[in-house]
Amino acid sequence: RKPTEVVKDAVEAATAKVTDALTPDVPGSPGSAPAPLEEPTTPHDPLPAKAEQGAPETRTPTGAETGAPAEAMGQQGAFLTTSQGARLTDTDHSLKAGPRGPILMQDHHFREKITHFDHERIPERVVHARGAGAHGVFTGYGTAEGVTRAGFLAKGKETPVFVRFSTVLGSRGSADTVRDTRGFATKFYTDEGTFDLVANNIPVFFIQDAIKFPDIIHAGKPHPDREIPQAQSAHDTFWDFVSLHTEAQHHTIWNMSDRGIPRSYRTMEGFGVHTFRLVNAAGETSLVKFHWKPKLGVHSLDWEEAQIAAGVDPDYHRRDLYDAIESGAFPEWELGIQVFPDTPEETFAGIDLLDPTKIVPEELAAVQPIGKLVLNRTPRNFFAETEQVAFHLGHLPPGIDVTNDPLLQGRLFSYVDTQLTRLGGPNYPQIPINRPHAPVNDMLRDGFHQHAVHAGVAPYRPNSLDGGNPFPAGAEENAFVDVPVRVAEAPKVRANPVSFDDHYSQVRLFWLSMSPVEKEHIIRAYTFELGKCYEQAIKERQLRCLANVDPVLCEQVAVGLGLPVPEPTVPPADVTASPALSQIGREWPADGRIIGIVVDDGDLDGVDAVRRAVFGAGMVPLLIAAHGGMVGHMSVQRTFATARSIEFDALLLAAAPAPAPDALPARDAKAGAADTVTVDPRVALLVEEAWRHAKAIGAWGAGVTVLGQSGVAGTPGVVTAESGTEALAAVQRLLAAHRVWERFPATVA
Ligand code: HDE
Repeated sequence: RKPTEVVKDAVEAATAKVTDALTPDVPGSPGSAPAPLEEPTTPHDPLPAKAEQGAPETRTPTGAETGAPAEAMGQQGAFLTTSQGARLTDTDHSLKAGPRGPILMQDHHFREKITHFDHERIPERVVHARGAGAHGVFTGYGTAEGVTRAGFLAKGKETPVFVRFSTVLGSRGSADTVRDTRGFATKFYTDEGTFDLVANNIPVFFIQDAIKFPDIIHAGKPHPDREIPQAQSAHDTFWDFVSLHTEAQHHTIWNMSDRGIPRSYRTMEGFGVHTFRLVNAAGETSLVKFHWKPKLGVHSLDWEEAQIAAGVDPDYHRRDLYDAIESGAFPEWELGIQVFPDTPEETFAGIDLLDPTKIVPEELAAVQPIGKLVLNRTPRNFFAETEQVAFHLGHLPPGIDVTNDPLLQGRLFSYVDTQLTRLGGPNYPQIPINRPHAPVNDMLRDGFHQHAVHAGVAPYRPNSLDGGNPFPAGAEENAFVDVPVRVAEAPKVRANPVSFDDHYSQVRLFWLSMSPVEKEHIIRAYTFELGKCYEQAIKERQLRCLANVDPVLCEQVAVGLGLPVPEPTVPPADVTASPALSQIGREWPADGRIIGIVVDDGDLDGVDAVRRAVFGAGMVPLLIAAHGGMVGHMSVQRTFATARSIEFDALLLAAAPAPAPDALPARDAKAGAADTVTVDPRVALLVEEAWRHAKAIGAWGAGVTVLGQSGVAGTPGVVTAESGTEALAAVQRLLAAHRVWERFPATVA
């Protein structure tokens, strides 16, 4: 057709549209809609229901069909383009007045590229800045149906989740293995609205009232003058605060225990800390505490391992999580609840359930499993997902409600507020990782970075113009209904319940629940951390706190610090230990554990058999050799230059590699030791460290001589065998207990 005909048709079509629009509807005339005079109270025709406002449009308002999910935007087609989609010929040279001339101001591609780069960083989280995330699926067991109507807990119901693990104090680039609390935040994308369980790996908190959060964090973060130390609590301001603010002592002893240095995110428990309120279908309520129980058991690093890892592999936990998922060793947890009757006192066995510095021992209220979490997919893009994910305690589906725990109440304010600065405005729920999977129909509009192209003209209620949409749901449409909890008629006060004043009984309970080895570790941790303080008055004050916990603990730390042992100011409480708090004494599956195997060109068949058996047992074999590349038909994963013992849960030796000429440390060469050293010193160091960190060591064939050279032959947890597979079997049995605990000298009963 001629261009003139096309234009003529378009003009006619447009004129018809305008004419239609200007023709008034005569109310009551046949075929016309009734006048929208009254507020509709239910969705009804003929006014059309407003277009669904679920996910932001992937089709643009101007009609472009991107055909791609929103998260793929910016990566369509094969050619490099500007942000506006114009194809580019060159992105490596700025536009200049001749090859040696100045850059021209008109270089719009240069300016777009550099300007975007200049703004690539966003503020890191004020706490929990360092983290790692993973996708997964949660499956309900149906066992919680009696206490909550939350649909995602129904039997067999699968819900997608995203989990972000974190440290608290360090900056985004800090090391993973520092002594600190770990975050364990889970976003359940349920059909009934997103549920965020923003938990930690320690079941109590430093403070009882949210208003103290800036204080504890200012004390724990680096000193404001020199900005050191990074990601550490071993400094004066931290111990100054926790020794003065003694409600922090319970959380602090957990930090000083092995819980402060987890082996892996996969081997951490998680705790909701606060007491929550569940509501069932009949409207009955219960009080509960949430627990995550790792399938692999709760394991920790040795303090020296943690320190070495912070230097040689600062990404230790992040790498471990990603490698495990990529290799198919999917991390698993069970979600469990401790259930308490919802009484007006909100106590259980004399423990105030609103006090977030108290636990309820599992021996008093068993943790009942209600579902299973499997992490099975790593993020595609760290920034888009792990960095931009935004958790909030107020993300609650019907069936789960909050309590008056003053820490929880304050958190309900803080999490939304912090995202405004961190994610640049109020529309962060539209960022792909934060989008609910339940249909969204809110009346929130506009704001920075608005991605939704909302339909309708009446984002207010009541309205008649959008057909009355959206309509409030009732309980029968599964709405979130606030539990009408009675609020005490009481004067406004800035005060705590008296029960919150007990700051020591559960610290003692924790201490008494530890095995001798764990107690030893706690003593060493306090001694190390306080030993890093400069102010003697702070060390003395913390010793006075420890005197209120236990005389042995206090005395041992005082000896290490070279300070006198103070008298208690509060008599040590009469409490019963909770064996469930100890990490030692049980056996766990060895899935996903990493076995280092030192090899050379000898017994390749034996090594291959071991490698297959390790895979068969769901563990990961890493071959360590003098050089990279291959040994026989097997590839080498680590060399003596890149391997360090912290990476392996157990070590197998198939070879006794002679020292490479350049491998001897200068001091040995000088001392003329070269003649007597028959094993590569880097292999000797591997064995020495594995032994010191109480790891199982096995050897066969030529590998047995390394044990003799290292002086560890015949000691507990060091096994020799006729074949590699026999050595592996023996090591695997030892791995069930995680470490060879007998190797640690326990000086405390
Ligand atoms: Fe948080 N916390 N918190 N917290 N918290 C944040 O929110 C806050 C507390 C926890 O991976 C911030 O989005 C206050 C207890 C985790 O993105 C911030 C108080 C527990 C994460 C915030 C607490 C937690 C955060 C910083 C005292 C365990 C990381 C960035 C009332 C039950 C979530 C952000 C992630 C993050 C405030 C106490 C766990 C500032 C005011 C208790 C796992 O909003």
